[in-house]
Amino acid sequence: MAQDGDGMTLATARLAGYADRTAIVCGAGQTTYGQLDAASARVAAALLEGGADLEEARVAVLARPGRDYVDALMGIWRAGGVAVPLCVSHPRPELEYVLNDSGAALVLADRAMAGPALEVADAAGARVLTLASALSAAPSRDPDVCEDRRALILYTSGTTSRPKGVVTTHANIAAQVTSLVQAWEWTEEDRILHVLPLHHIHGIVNALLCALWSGASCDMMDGFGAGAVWSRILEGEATLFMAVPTIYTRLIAEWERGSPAEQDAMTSAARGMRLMVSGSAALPVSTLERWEEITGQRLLERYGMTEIGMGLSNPLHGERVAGSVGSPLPSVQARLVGEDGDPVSDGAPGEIEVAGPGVFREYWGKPDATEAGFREGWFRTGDVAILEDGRYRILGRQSVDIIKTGGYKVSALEVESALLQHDEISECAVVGVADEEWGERVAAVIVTAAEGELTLAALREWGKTRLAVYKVPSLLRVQEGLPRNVMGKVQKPAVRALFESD
Ligand code: MLC
Ligand code: AMP
Repeated sequence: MAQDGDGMTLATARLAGYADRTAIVCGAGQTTYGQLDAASARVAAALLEGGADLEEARVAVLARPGRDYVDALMGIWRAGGVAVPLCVSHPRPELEYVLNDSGAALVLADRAMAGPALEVADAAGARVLTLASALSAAPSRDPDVCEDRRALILYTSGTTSRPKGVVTTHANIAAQVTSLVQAWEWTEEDRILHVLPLHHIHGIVNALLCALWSGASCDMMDGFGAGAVWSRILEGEATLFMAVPTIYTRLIAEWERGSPAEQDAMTSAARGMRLMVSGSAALPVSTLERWEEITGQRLLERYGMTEIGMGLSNPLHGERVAGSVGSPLPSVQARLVGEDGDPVSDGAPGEIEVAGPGVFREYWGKPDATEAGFREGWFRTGDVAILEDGRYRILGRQSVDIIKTGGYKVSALEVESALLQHDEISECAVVGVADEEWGERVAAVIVTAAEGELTLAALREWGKTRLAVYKVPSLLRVQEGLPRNVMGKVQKPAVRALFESD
């Protein structure tokens, strides 16, 4: 078995070494590493179609969580392609945008997603290959893929209106994974209960790829449901769980609904796990404390970003401080800088900048945005923190136009430009409003063009056909005008205050 950081390009190169161990558990049954190795070789051969190397051709994946998704991802990487995971619940315009922007000419789809894949591929001029058909190919010779090649594009919202494709190389991914495997002491004996979406780094790198790299088992649930997750925890086989704060809030609510005997059983099952992690959004101290009361588990909070992988983490051993995201993970360098780009003095707030081998290569097709994202080799996260006793505490974000809801990042500008396409909306302003369940909610103030009354329900129904459901405003105010300053610029803090006073 190869060692970490010895030039291995990917998790795929490690699959054969774990042979008979269970890699994936999902609705379709159990898959060993050996089976995953064989299946991904077939997928690679089907993608290569007799050619030698995909040479970084982008291949989109539209598959529900489970072994088909993993076969697709590993097959693309073996064939030398760049994987572009799509979200199974996104409406067509979102999927089309990603296909067009990434230039993916092929969509690998599982049986359940073949229909939607055909529709969207047709509109974007791409082809669809089903996993069933790919898995019937005879294996061929894999190309040699060096670790500096591009491997993955994940779409993430930012301060610009449309999402940008974050490109990571095989080496970036290996660095992100080995950092976490080391810090959180993953082993072959681990079994992670995986409930996160597979188009974002949290679900892909932290949960799935760390498991595969370590020879552990990944128990993939088809989406999150609080009752279903508790049932799996009660089975007592999972050692690890990773989630966003909204999921812990939901699990707490489900526990509260149980009878005393059910609560006792849930408590003792959760207590038996090795590690539970929270991230992707700020973990409220009240959630951390309540979770500890009912499960005995003190959540390990960490901080990360699609562009950098995971950056900061509370310790596996040692004190996990409430409200803190800890210190830099292995191989990560972090610093806090002021507006002038110089490191701040001790104890002062500053923007987090990160450097290291896990930091992404580029925004796909956007050299200017890539250049603007870095300062002297450091990636500028846009998050503001302070350093207290060697630990970072996140204070917020520099931009009011970035919203984090249920762990998803949403651009207020993207939502605004979508809303302006509605016939009845003449002006609008979108903000994030603090919320106990979602962290923040997407909230919109609109000025209507006509007399008609636009209700929240009607707006949501319309919005869900164009935008991912988590981007669609769930709070709405209809006004005669927007709060503006004397220059006519919309005042976002005043917009937010309108909701906070409701
Ligand atoms: C869904 N709904 C929302 C919403 N999302 N309402 C308000 N705000 C939101 N954000 C509504 C739906 O419209 C629907 O209502 C109802 O909630 C149920 O929808 P759902 O799709 O079934 O939601 P659910 O599955 O329950 O989603 C909750 C969740 C999900 C927490 C499981 O949001 C989730 O998986 N979040 C994880 C995101 C993630 O992995 N982020 C990592 C990014 S990477 P209606 O009325 O329409 O029926 C990153 C880097 C790092 O951040 O550090 O990790
Ligand atoms: P994304 O762009 O979806 O990868 O989201 C990354 C962003 O999530 C970061 O820039 C932070 O704003 C936020 N984030 C991630 N983890 C945490 C955390 N533990 N606390 C606060 N914010 C977090």
